[in-house]
Amino acid sequence: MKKIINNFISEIERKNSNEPEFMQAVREISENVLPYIISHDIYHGKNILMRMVEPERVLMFRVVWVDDNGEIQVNRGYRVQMNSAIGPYKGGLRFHPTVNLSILKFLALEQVFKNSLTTLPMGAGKGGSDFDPKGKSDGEVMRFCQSFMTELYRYIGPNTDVPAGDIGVGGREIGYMFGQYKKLKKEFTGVLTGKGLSWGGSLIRPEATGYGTVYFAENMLQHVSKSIEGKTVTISGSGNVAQYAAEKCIQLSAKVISMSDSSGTIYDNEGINPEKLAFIMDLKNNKRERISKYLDQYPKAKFLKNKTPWEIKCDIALPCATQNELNEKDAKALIGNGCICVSEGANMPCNPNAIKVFKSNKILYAPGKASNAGGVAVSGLEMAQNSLRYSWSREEVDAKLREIMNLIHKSCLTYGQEEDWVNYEKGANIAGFIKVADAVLAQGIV
Ligand code: NDP
Ligand code: 2IT
Repeated sequence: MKKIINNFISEIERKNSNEPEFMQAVREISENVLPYIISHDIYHGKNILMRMVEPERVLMFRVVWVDDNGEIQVNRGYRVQMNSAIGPYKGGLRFHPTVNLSILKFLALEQVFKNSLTTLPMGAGKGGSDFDPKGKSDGEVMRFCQSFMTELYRYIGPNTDVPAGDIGVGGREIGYMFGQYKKLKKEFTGVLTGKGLSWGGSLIRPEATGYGTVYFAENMLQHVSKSIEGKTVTISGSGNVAQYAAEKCIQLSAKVISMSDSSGTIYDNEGINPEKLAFIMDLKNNKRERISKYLDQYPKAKFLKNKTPWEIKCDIALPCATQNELNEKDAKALIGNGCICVSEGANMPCNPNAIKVFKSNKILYAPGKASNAGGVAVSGLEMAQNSLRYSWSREEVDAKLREIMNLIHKSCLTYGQEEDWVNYEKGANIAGFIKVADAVLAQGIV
């Protein structure tokens, strides 16, 4: 078995040797899925996983725009159209200076399995740019988004490819891109998700990823007869996912004691209450300031400069910032401090050695493709509402999100139950694989 897996990985590595994040995702998926393929005849001899790790199409383009000083700026734009076996390509756009093909291919590959798990008919894609929205004026962000969409619009559409937000892309950016798409195509369609409420957006979409991550943690805890109530929670990040993960934890009577950004972590031992969270949301979403400003208002908190939150004692950890933000040392610190549950809000935030530590200690660990699927799930519900020319109430969308997270949890149990613990990583990968693989096989060699 080990030999088959190693041969497969070497073959993929040969073609993608300069893409470490993509290879990290390939390795994790192969280690879980190849043994399943080998033990199931219908998948033999079809090169099925090889076909799934090769993007259907990769688009890469120049994005030129003029900054406030009249200087011409050049960025690189991308869209990885990974898999359309079960629906139109679907997945976010990331604007961050670190964006490259390796990162977008890892995200697009994760999206294949995640979207499959949601139970909704969505294929998978990911895109973005190395553009850095930080410190840019609204006018600069608008001009960049317009230029980006002037190229991207040719390749997307409500039945082809439906992008959404990710790091650096929120409501503001989606609005500018939607406006440009509409102008170029002369069509008002649900080509993007995460839209504003008055122009085709869905209630609960901004909340969905963070809420879903906490619902998934609740499911895992309930499965071992525990509850989230009264638990101490550390969260990394302070963007969209982190904010609403914090909100849901507080609503469920857990105590959130940290949030972070790329400059460091705030540690508030008294707990972040709704008023403090509203302050953080205003700081991040409107003022676009650094998290350390929290101390101006709440001086009893501590700022851990350039640090992640993982050394802080907690029961539950929710990594909600970025890939590989939690390493082996962090995982050992969490376990040493009595952490019992890690639910990933970000994509691939725990590195492979950290995951090994969680698994060998048999704690409740959920990979992002399962636990953060609530965001894209509500994007799928936004697409459904757009097609119906209708909108569901907050309660209806939240109930559907809840139900989808319950179903994902159930799928993980079906394929990940071990003798005395649940291997959520294995469960998510196999359950996500089966639906896509069956569709690929049914559709012939294309
Ligand atoms: P935001 O841009 O809203 O927030 C990102 C947060 O992560 C910020 O606090 C940012 O800090 C921090 N961060 C980003 N890059 C780094 C880095 N290299 N090192 C340290 N901190 C960093 O993005 P989202 O909240 O939307 O996304 C967060 C994660 O969740 C990502 O992994 C994304 O792929 C994933 N995700 C998002 C979904 C969504 O619906 N938005 C759905 C599913 C997953 P700073 O401001 O300093 O950069
Ligand atoms: O990683 C993700 O699932 C997202 N960034 C959300 C994708 C979407 O299409 O809503």
